[in-house]
Amino acid sequence: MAAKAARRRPAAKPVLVLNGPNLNMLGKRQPKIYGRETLADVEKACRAEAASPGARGRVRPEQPRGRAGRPHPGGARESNAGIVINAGAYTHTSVALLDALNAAELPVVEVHISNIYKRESFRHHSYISPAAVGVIVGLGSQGYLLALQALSRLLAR
Ligand code: CA2
Repeated sequence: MAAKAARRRPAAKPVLVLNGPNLNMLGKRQPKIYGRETLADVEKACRAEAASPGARGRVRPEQPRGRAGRPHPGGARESNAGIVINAGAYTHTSVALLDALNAAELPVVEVHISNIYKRESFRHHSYISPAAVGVIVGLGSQGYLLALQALSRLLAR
């Protein structure tokens, strides 16, 4: 009997998890605002979430380290299924980031660890929200996991 050709489904594209400037300070400063978890803890929790049954299987955490330290999601389409982004302070300043997210043509969920609406008024406006399918604010690092769950469901449709 001829052996059945092993047909493997191609691995699902990962979800890109992008963090803006200074989020590498998580867990090291201002714990009352940002909690005690480090960025490494958050990335680990995202990997575990992605590996849970029914989830995407993979995440690609990135914190840009270039001189400007800007997240650069513009060319993300080919190798990623969606984007979870905490753009940090660029949220409130960067039309360039909005343009790059729009150019990526991927579903985006915007996350903020703190409740930006309870803070200074300059944090109340997000330039990037128009590119997002949804925004999660104020739920601490759990927001990243909720964002991954939401994207997983959206992509499974
Ligand atoms: O609440 C959030 O997640 C923010 O995106 C964090 C940004 C802030 O500019 C936004 O308004 C809201 C700040 C990122 C810097 O993160 C730090 C973490 C710990 C200690 C110091 C900075």
